[in-house]
Amino acid sequence: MRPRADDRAPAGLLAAARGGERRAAARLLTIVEHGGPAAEEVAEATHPLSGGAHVVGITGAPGSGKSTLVGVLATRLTEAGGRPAVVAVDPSSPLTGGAILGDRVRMEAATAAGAFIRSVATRGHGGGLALSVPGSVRVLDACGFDPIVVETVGVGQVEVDVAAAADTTVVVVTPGWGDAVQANKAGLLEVADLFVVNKDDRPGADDARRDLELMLDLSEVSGSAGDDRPAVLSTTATAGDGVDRVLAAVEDHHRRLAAGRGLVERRARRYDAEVRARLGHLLEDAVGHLLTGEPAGGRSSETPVAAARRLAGRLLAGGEHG
Ligand SMILES: Nc1nc2c(ncn2[C@@H]2O[C@H](COP(=O)(O)OP(=O)(O)OP(=O)(O)O)[C@@H](O)[C@H]2O)c(=O)[nH]1
Ligand SMILES: [Mg+2]
Repeated sequence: MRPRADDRAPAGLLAAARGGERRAAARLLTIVEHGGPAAEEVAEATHPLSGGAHVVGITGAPGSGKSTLVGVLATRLTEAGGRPAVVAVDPSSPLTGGAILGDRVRMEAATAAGAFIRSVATRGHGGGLALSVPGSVRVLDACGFDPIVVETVGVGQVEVDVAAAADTTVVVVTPGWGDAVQANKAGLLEVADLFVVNKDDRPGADDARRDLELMLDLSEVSGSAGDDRPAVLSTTATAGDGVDRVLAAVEDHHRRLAAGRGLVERRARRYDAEVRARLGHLLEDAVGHLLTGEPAGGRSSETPVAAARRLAGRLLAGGEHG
């Protein structure tokens, strides 16, 4: 009898997942999401096998149609013979409560077509999204999925950063007064390689496109290169309209990156960002340990800055953790 997936070690799971066993891939993702020593073991096993897949970030306001768009994209990619995987980060916001279930329903067609879809919750992650999403992408990459689409709601800095860590970042906006302005405020203008104005069937789509172009004009004045100016495309994701053009633009961006230094540079940045997030997490832990040894309220003769310096000295001397 074959052992249950849960009993297999990461190396065995990875071999099975690379052979096409989806349950094994799902189990590896669960391990990564929980963090800890088992997740490190998965990272060790998947790191040398990753780096081949095109990573596409899709971000935008809650409810802009990201999941609908990603579902259609994944279906088309699968039908064209590809092996796409999706990591959909659930915003867990009161606005979109139940998004995991909703995403599942919306992406049912893509799953039926053969795409691999994973919904992850923002809350309850061992170490947060900045730590778990890169690990999940690495697992899917090592399992042979390509491209890997990461959907995050572009409201917080972490979510924007996670999407922007992709090779290609797509920002979704919708018609409606000020949507482009909001995207600008959220820092989405700087990270976009491609804009999609979704809900093209709604009034105001032309205005949204114009607002975006205007803001891109302004940012060009302030120095961004003309060649890299992101295209602005339109879709009605619910009908699948315009999605093929988005797909073509995403693939074109990947080709241009790969032809120059772009891909190498973005991956170096992604690597650095993950190291930084990991380092921050380790330091936070170490600080926590250090402070548990300190008397509450401290010595009144020592200023807070002096106490911090003294503790930092101990931390950097490595005395706390062998
Ligand atoms: N009219 C119209 N509605 C759309 C379109 N695309 C998506 N929707 C609807 O917009 C709502 C939100 O779609 P989702 O795909 O869940 O949006 P999302 O951006 O993934 O939402 P969150 O992940 O919760 O932030 C759903 O009711 C969709 O059916 C479109 O092109 N036109
Ligand atoms: Mg969604």
